[in-house]
Amino acid sequence: MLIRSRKSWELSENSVTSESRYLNRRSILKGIGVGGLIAGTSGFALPSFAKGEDPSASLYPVKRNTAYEGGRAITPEKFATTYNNFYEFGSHKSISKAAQALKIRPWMVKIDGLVEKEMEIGIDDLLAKMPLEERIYRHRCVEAWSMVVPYSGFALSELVKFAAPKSNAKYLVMETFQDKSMAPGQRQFWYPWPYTEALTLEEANNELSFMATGLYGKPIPKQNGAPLRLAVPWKYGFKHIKSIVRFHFTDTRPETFWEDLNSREYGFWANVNPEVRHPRWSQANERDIGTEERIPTLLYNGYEEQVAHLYKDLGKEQLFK
Ligand SMILES: Nc1nc2c(c(=O)[nH]1)N[C@H]1C(S)=C(S)[C@@H](COP(=O)(O)O)O[C@H]1N2
Ligand SMILES: [Mo]
Repeated sequence: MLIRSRKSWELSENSVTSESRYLNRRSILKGIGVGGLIAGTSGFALPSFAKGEDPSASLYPVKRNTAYEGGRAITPEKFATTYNNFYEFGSHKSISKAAQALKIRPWMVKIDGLVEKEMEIGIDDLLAKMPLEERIYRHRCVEAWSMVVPYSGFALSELVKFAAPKSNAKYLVMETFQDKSMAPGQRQFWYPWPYTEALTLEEANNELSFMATGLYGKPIPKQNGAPLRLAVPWKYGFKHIKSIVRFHFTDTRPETFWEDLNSREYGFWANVNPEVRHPRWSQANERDIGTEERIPTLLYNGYEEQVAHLYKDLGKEQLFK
């Protein structure tokens, strides 16, 4: 049985790692074969806005909040904007051109579930209501690469306040757009589209949880998750959901995109921990994509002081995968 042939695709600790490798196996199991993974990733429409035409461009740059510094050199913009994960546009790193097919206006954001009043709001109206600032965050992908990026945007707690959740709301679920005419990756039916992620409300209200709407002092590029993307720097990158269209408040813990695909490898909490291996590789260090240096990975990606208290009472939970 194919399921027994795991050794043939398992990676050694030092190999280049990719979340997509699991899917190679998954598609083989489903009888699709590796060819199916690349089909549909070519061909993209012209950008819906030419350079400089993003309607939010005049909002940036915004004032830097110096409470959040990267602690090492900022990654050059050309790396952070051309080495991406955005499976909607292909399960490899070079999706920045293909992602230009993403149409970012009009962009309606739905707020629903356990809130005082369900609503839909356009991204520019939302931006006008939120206090924008810039923060430098370290970003650590579960694949053991990392970067240091200046995000502009607003604290997620501001959006939570605006949404006015009911007292029984415990989780905030976020959802990416779904439109396979723009996103060829979404034709790959074995993924559980749309991409979803979630935080507890307590995590969402933590000072570090940030909605990124800008990058390097400009509107956030499509490939990085325009026009609205989550940044939770103590968690692995797959939690940082891009191009959000819905915020859903609920009392039930959801199963999110990566957990649904492979709960053995990707969990709900996904907090960074150098001592807890990914089943297929070590998480002890990481490759900085700007310098190509290997550096030690820190517990909670170095944000222990801000977030460790969130997990004090979660004894049996698997916090680190
Ligand atoms: N909708 C969506 N969001 C996503 C992803 C994705 O494939 N689709 N990939 C995640 C992963 S694994 C990482 S590491 C980051 C990468 O963000 P960047 O390309 O801006 O560095 O986006 C995250 N958000
Ligand atoms: Mo990632």
